[in-house]
Amino acid sequence: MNPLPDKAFPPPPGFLAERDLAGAELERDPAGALLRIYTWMHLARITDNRILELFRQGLVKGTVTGGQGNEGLIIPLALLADKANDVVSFTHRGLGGHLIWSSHLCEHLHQYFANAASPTRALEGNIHHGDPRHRSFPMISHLGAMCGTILGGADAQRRRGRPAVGFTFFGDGATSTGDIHESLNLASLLSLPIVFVIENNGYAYSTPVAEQFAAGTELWRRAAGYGIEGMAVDGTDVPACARTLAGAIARVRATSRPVLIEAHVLRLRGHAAYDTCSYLPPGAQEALEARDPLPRMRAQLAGQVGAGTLEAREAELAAFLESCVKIALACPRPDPSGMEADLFAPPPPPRPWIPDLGSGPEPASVAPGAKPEGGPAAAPAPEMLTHAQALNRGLRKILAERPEALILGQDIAAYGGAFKVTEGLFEAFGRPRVLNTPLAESSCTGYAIGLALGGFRPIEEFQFADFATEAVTQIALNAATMHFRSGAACPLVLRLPCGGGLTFGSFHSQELESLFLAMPGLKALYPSTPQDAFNAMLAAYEDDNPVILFEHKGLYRRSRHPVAWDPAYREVWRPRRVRPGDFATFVTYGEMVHLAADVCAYFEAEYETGFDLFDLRCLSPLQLGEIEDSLARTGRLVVLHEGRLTHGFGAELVARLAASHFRALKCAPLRIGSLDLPVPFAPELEAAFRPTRGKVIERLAAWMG
Ligand SMILES: Cc1ncc(C[n+]2csc(CCOP(=O)(O)OP(=O)(O)O)c2C)c(N)n1
Ligand SMILES: [Mg+2]
Repeated sequence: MNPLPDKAFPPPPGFLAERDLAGAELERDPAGALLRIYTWMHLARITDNRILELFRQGLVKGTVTGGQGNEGLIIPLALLADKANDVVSFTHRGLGGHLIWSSHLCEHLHQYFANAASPTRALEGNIHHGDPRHRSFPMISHLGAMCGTILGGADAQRRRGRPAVGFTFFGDGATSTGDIHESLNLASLLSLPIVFVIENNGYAYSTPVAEQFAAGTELWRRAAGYGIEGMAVDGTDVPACARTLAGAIARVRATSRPVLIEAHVLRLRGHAAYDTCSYLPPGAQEALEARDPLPRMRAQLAGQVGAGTLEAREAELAAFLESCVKIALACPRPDPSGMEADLFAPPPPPRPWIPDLGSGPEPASVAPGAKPEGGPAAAPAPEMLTHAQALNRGLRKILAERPEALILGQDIAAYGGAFKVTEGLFEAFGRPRVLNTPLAESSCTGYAIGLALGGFRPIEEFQFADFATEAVTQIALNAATMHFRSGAACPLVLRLPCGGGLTFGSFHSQELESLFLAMPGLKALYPSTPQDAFNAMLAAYEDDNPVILFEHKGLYRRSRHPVAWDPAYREVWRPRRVRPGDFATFVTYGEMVHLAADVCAYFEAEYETGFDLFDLRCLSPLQLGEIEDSLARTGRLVVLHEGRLTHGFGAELVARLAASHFRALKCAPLRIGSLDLPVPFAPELEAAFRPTRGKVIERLAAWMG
């Protein structure tokens, strides 16, 4: 995380080397423990106050949400955590936690100043940083969304036999989000060692808790509904809070059962720096300040360790903070060049695949990172497989050869998945590598993200692509932006059974590439043949980024084709020329490849007109070189896809190709897609909605004039 040499930073006061607290110390040496807690609380408070001041001077930008009043919770918790094993994601009230967890104060200030040395390379603002290498996952703004990621991160540690605990925080306001419910249920179901912490400060921005909940405000009581332990703590009674936290953390570590802790904390400086707090009733601010635990702790400690000790520490901390601010202020502004290279994690080294289709049903029992057993075998003859079988063989091969692989999704275990793509895998590899999930796409995707950050490589099946909309935040904002925001790789395969033509109706037939690929950071493959399906599964798996694998349901069982081990499987990231021709360049993908091939054969036979037909295969990142060469030669462009026309993927293809080859174009490009409607149900209506052979021939004939 540290982009500058340590020697450039002022050495912290010696007492800040104490970043840990054992629960027993609270009993054995209460004054010593309290002094350590107070010291960090004081540093967090003066740092938050200084950042607020710098914001008011215009030197810090963005949303400054202070943790003043939250320290009585966050400091003891961060001190009690096992920083070498545990997993955490602090919220916008958790600066004190960041200070303890890892890194130098200067680095945290660099983050606020968004300067050239910022740990997020100034690509993310204020407290949205983390330290993924030390299992501190950077928050996204969407409150509640980080819970699933913590579940996955903690599980990754446990799967390696490490006695880790995951800490996830959310405010009273965030408890209303679906992610909180999904994550509590998932953690209880999977028996994950998670400390769920509600930072209840009485308000969600300006809305008091009384306006947020009808069923009482003892939020911890929800724990009973998930079959887990729940409790409330008073974050202003710091010694008592620390003792309760220590006990709860020890129980979670020992039992791997989650707990839900509602911490009553304060929000002393309003929601954010710009908040005028005009909604507070008269006297409320004064009442809050009267409950501030810091002065009380100070008075108590002064009696135990002497006021002089406290004054000396406070003076040292103030001087340390000022010297760090000075360094951070002097750091140069960030350089925008090269920013685009941060979007995707670089290509990983090739995986040592055994050169066969991978029939091996033997479960791998080695730890992640270990090399697969067995050496190269003689290349067997191709097998005749359907699209679904080819995908199944890809999954089976991955699970057999890559111990860090696991698959999850609804009904994918004993049932084999709604489309039977995972058939037999549960029997061969068992739980937890083949994991049935509840109907909780958002938290389960968050969980997969956490596993990916923890060194595993999850493959998640969505029952139908349509239900991936439940996880748009996780896919398009959390996973897709992870590398850009934090530099951490997020290797994840998201399998989306998509497409229509099967009378499945509006919510089981959609093409969602435009929706997802409008957001940066996602790769996407859309194979149209069993061989490409097998190749795409391996290529997607070994990539270090989230990759969407679009699987057209209409192709799953359409026909069998020869599938063999293909050493050039990575070619699937580039378009494939399906048939050559001189009249026009024809670009399509997915099921439409077969329709287009049929249409091209018709024009060849009837009119002796040849189309240079390309199967795009990879929708992101686009590789258009061969298609551009073709267009330069033919001067005519046709783009066909099953998705809707308006804002459809073809718009991007036509815009790019027409812009780069405008002078070569002999006529306006032709774009063919579905109608701009929800997918209608009845077969006659769906046929009228989608491109069909007859309609495509008609459109082409009219275009050719
Ligand atoms: C899902 C979501 N909706 C809306 C927002 C905008 N927002 C940011 S902070 C906030 C209030 C959050 O209240 P709470 O969860 O109690 O946390 P607190 O700020 O009080 O610590 C809101 C509405 C958001 N960040 N995430
Ligand atoms: Mg709140």
